[in-house]
Amino acid sequence: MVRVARGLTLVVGLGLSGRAICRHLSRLNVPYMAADTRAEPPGLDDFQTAHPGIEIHCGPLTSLDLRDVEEVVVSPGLDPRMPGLKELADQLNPRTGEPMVVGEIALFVRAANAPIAAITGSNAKSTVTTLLGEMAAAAGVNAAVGGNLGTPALDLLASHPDAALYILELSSFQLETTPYLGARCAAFLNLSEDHLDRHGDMHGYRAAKQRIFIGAEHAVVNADEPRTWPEHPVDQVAYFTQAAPKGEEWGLALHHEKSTLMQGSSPWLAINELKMAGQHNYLNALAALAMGQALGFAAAPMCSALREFKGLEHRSEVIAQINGVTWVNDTKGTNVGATLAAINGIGATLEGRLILLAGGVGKGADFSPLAEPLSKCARHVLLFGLDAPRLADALIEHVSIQQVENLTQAMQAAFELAQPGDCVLLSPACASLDQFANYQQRGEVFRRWVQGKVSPAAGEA
Ligand code: UMA
Ligand code: ADP
Repeated sequence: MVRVARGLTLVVGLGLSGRAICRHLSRLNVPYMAADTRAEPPGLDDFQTAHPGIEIHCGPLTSLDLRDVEEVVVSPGLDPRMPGLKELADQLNPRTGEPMVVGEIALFVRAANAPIAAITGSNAKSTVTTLLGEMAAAAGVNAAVGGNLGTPALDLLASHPDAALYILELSSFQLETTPYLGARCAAFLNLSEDHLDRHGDMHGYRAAKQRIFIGAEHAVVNADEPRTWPEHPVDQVAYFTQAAPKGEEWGLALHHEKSTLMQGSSPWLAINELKMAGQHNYLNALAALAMGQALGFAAAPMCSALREFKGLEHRSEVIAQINGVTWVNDTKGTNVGATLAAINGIGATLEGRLILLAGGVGKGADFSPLAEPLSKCARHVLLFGLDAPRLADALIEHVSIQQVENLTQAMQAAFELAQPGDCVLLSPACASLDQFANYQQRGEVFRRWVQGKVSPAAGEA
């Protein structure tokens, strides 16, 4: 048993967030030690070089004696109720009044000097977060953008100390360990199955996401999905819908015969002025507009940011046309809801000409909602990775399927099967971690392979 010395904060996890937590505590001169549940966490040497003199424990947390610990700050990828932390997670910290086990966002809230705009949802978080950041820039607001998106929230405090607004993408993992957020504006975009292996069931997953509204002034939620509506008291709520808006809702309606982003009866922008395509992206545009309005951004710069925004890479991104076949990278489709959105955005018009590449870590999800849309628009589905057998069980009676070992085999098989006019879509409905470092690497493998078919030299780069 290693006894953590009295007064030390314990940082758990040496990933991106854990390192940002350590940097933050170092800047504040808070004494801490670090732990990681893995025997050899990646990048341990670099960490030791960057933080000389900091004690590090590697291995199970059950071999730590935490009776004297000041506070535990746990990384988002770890369950705060894991063995070794569970008992502490139920206790209150006499100094802060918060639970003894918190996450990085709790520290962020304590230290931030500017309002927070926060975005959660099962899908579209990164798109809406980035778009809102572009709108802020166009409106002349000095905003810092990060969170689950990539730049850990705590690093923003150091890189943007003068920010007038922090725009944070927050995952259910981050919200679960945030006792109080107090956002100026909080959005809950949509809800579909994800991370059930961590949260147990949809109730636990949704409850974690609902925490985004604790102490919020404004909420932006999905009128078509009541499970996103705030269950904590919020001063003002704005709704967006994929239908024609009622009252002051944001929605889509015909205006001068053009499908238009509207607020109530007021037209904002015709969708043919957007560079992003797909019904789901119109909803994302509406959510960002609703947030921007709640935050006081002027209308004209918000619309000009929307006109310019092309969407993010790895999300329904057209990589190339080869022999009349379109190859689309939606590696960020890491759950069933995202893959459904990609299929509806791309596949709905294809009528039997979609070839879907899917598979990986299913996180306990039910894949059956994919069966009906695929039965309409897919020529074939190629399944790879850990949960390929579970996907096959859900799809086999509805669409032609084939199981292969890995993504490269799936791409090769798709290349041989595809006919002019087809679309090959990588939208795995699963996390990548069984075969890749992350979803980006999976997308890069796809991109490079496809580009290699266009020009063999590019594929070797
Ligand atoms: N791990 C251990 N033991 C440890 C620490 C980590 O086994 O002691 C494992 C975790 O179980 C996990 C992996 O290491 O499998 C990474 O976990 P982490 O908490 O160290 O992750 P970070 O590197 O800090 O990255 C996190 C987010 N990752 C997760 O929440 C899993 C990143 O979101 C985020 O960009 C980053 O912080 C910066 O804020 C990624 C993600 O997949 C994109 N998020 C999930 C999602 O979007 O669905 C929630
Ligand atoms: P997140 O950060 O929540 O994962 P992203 O903006 O990165 O969200 O998009 C991830 C995937 O979710 C995309 O690849 C796309 O297939 C899907 N998606 C995007 N917008 C929506 C939406 N409004 N509703 C459902 N799915 C969506």
